[in-house]
Amino acid sequence: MVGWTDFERATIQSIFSKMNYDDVGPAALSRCLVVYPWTQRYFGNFGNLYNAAAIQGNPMVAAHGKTVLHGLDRAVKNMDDIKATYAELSVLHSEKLRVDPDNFRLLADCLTIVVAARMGAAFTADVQGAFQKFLAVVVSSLGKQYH
Ligand code: ZNH
Repeated sequence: MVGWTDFERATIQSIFSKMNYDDVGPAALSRCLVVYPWTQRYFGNFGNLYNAAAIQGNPMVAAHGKTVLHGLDRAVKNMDDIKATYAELSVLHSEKLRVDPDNFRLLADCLTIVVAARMGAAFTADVQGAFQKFLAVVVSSLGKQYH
């Protein structure tokens, strides 16, 4: 059971309420695929991932980036029970998609970098702390059904 301070709750709610999903989702996923090229193996049906420009211009990558962010929305709305919220999604990633759970953290880090760039000076150390704590709980919960 994770505890959240009022500041952490307010920060997470605020970041996601102001976030442009259509911008941030595609940017975070495409960054992950460029920086950690082995993550491309799960997207063999996404067509051309030949270089950074191809990945950033790939409409399937963009669409999936939005899907992943909307997946995070569910954790934002259920901050006190992220583990149960993600039980099914964890099973999907482990048993059907067979995504190595180490990759969750890589995508989370790319998302942090994109959010930091968009927020600029507003992304203070305290805000970063709250955001990364939230993502750490997400990553751990998504990895819970692996065995
Ligand atoms: Zn994932 C899918 C979320 C990470 C890979 N995903 C998915 C979905 C969601 C998600 C919501 C949809 C599902 C259904 O349909 O039901 N993810 C997510 C999240 C995260 C993730 C939240 C974190 C943060 N993933 C990830 C990673 C990877 C992945 C890291 C690799 C690398 N996913 C994936 C895939 C899929 C998914 C492959 C399927 C896709 C298609 O469509 O085919």
